[in-house]
Amino acid sequence: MAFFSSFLLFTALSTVSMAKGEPDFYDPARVTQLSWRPRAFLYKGFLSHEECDHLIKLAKGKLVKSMVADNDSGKSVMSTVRTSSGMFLEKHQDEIVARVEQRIAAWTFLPEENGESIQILHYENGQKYDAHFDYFHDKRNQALGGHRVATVLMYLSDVKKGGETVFPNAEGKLSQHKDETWSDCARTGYAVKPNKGDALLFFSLRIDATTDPSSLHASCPVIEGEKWSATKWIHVRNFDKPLRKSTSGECSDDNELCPRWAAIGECQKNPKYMVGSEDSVGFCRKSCGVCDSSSSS
Ligand code: PD2
Ligand code: ZN
Repeated sequence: MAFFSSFLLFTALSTVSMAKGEPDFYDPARVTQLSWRPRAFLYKGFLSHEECDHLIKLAKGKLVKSMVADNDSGKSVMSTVRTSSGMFLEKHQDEIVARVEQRIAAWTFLPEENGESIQILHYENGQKYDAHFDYFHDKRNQALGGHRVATVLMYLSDVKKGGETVFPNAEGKLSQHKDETWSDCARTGYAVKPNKGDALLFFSLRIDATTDPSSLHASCPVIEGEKWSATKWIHVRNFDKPLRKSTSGECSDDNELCPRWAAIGECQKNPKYMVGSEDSVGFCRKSCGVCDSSSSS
């Protein structure tokens, strides 16, 4: 009886939020499985149009040219592989961002703390992200949280032509029927059209925790219109920087490579990780010389 009334209450609350056009809960009926190699799923209407517009608004005016991780050093570098612009939101930046992050955790069954902050991406005519893996090839980028296990790609706008996400190594690439509305790039693999509000979830690791080469994917060039998307990369372990209170008054580095990174200018180039931010303590505060005099050791 108690279960039945809770169910009715849940249904009623869900209906209210749906009436406002805001899908506040995880609705499995809107998810379809696209492929097992890679493991990929599409959630229709994951975000309301209002949520999409809000995320775009948060990013406008703050976009910078997108970077990629160098395969050997792991450092962020500019590249012609990725010609979009983008920016990172803060985790739980506002109520809407927090709600979206909770919904992602409910859908993926992966804890919120394993996620990076949401990245908003903007692609103009001709802009693209060439085929790549979301998992890392270097150890440095696995130091916090381990490998990226999954990606949730949210489409914040429709695109008139192009801008599809394509998986060139997907098992089902030959059997997907494509009419003239798809770009040539999309024809090179299993592709997903960017539709405002939809979200694509795919896994970069297999269930035995090995990296999955079939997760290779790209953002096709935008041919007409523009594309806005939002990416949430999720790691196998906690990705939140630990809040380490310096109760002992100790000032230390958390990685033996800190002095070397500091010497090559990482404190300035990568301050959030090295020095820290308002809500997290940096990993190389000693080498960056940012401890106050009473706590330096
Ligand atoms: O914006 C996209 O469609 C896209 C495609 C491939 C984004 C990413 N990868 C990414 O952010 O990793
Ligand atoms: Zn990617």
